[in-house]
Amino acid sequence: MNFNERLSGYITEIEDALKGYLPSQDCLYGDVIKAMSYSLLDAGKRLRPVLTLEFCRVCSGDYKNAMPFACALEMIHTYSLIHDDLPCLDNDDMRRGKPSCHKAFGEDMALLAGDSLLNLAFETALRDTADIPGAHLAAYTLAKASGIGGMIGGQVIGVQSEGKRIPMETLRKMHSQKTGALILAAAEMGCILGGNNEKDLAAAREYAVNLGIAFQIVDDILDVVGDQQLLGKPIGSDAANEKSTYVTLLGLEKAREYADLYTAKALDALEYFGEKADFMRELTKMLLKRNH
Ligand code: GRG
Repeated sequence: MNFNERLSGYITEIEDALKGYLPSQDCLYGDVIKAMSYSLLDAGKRLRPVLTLEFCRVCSGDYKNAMPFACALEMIHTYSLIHDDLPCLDNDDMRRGKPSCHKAFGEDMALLAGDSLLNLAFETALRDTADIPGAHLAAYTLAKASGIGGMIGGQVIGVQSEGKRIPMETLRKMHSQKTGALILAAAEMGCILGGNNEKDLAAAREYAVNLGIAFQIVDDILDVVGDQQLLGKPIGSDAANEKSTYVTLLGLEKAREYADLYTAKALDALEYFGEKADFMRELTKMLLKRNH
């Protein structure tokens, strides 16, 4: 199977599983489940769940054991996007090529859909997984990464930094939490569920930290020079919200060099896994060249 076939195979399995984890809409609070489903089952890249499944496989585990955790992670990522688009945060009208959740369902339902996805994530990670080795540690890893010491803390630094020119050190810290923490957790959970070998974990962490930086730099570049149609959201949102980004601090050319540099560091970390990491190598290169 070539890279594209494996990637679309993973995405199909993830999306089928996500559908299965959503509760029925046939109830008095069906409106919020429609809003959850609208945002969860759309055109996301599914990067984080793919990383979890693939790290589990590379570490010699059965990737199917990692599916509830991979889906939980995608639910948390989706909740963060719904809340991030709200008028009190980024106030973005479009997401993944369609009206953002609050534009389609109203602010009240969007807020509640985000909250519900966060809780559904932990129901999913904990419901039928007690017999899977590493399940407890994987769920803890996810909780920590998405909480105040991880993604939410990064978001707080971001909110406090709006309208200011922040030093590179603060920008790095913000993104290592806001974007990096979930990417790191994706890799860590895969390794934990794949056998929890210390050396595997160390190499996976080195990979994920560098991938997270490269991913965010490309995200910042696309917000300036991307194609709105392909991105599925308007460009220039960072400038409109007066955000410091890798592009505003480094300039476009240097930002591109940094994206190459951190991608190279991520690829170096994969050397430890030998040819078992070939799929991840392709994925890493694809993310650097992505247009959305
Ligand atoms: C609790 C009110 C409240 C808000 C929380 C935590 C949070 C808001 C927002 C998280 C921060 C955030 C949106 C970070 C951006 C990370 C990022 C680069 C997202 C885009 O990821 P992709 O490109 O998206 O993987 P797709 O659409 O492909 O899944």
